[in-house]
Amino acid sequence: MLSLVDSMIGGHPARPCLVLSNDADAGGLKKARARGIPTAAVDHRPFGEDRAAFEAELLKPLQQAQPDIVCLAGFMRVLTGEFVSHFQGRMLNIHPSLLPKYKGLHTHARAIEAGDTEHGCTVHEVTAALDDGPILGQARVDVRPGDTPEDLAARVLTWEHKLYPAVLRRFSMGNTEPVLLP
Ligand code: NHR
Repeated sequence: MLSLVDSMIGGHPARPCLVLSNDADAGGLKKARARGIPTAAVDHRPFGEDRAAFEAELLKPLQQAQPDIVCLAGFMRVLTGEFVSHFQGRMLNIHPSLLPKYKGLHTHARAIEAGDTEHGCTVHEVTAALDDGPILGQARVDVRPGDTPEDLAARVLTWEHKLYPAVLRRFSMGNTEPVLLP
């Protein structure tokens, strides 16, 4: 999130208008406030299994802020098709695998378990189906012998911080051709 926020300066066509979390204690909210960016939080926990009720609250600060583009960054609640439809074609996510491989969770452990020699991250458009939308960019990293999931996650994360801003910049200019790094 911070890499995205801090990339939107100078001649960048976009500016951050809201940082929104499902955790009022998320460190990123404090960092966003320190940068003068409006923030909001909607705790999902009181809503239990009622995703629609949670999302109705989540939508309110977004409708206030009127973003052209919504970027998920470490957002861990599955969104319904109804919510996604409000931002269809203009909501992005970064996922820590070379999609279409390893949709879902625990991607680093799964890549190591499978004996993969390369791994990475993917920025994609968010659709109703999980980790499934059109691919907007990928960064590849080597898997090294003896890597733990934590080692690999840290190596992928350094590329997440480069890939996502590069994709957002290109996407903001209306270009959906995939960014390929390194
Ligand atoms: N929603 C839709 N409709 N489509 C996508 O592609 C989405 C999405 C919501 C989040 C991020 C994704 C990731 O990058 C994302 C993509 C969380 C889960 C999950 O199972 C799955 C994928 C992603 C994020 N969440 C559990 C849930 O019940 C909670 C897991 C937890 O809290 O640790 O929502 O990986």
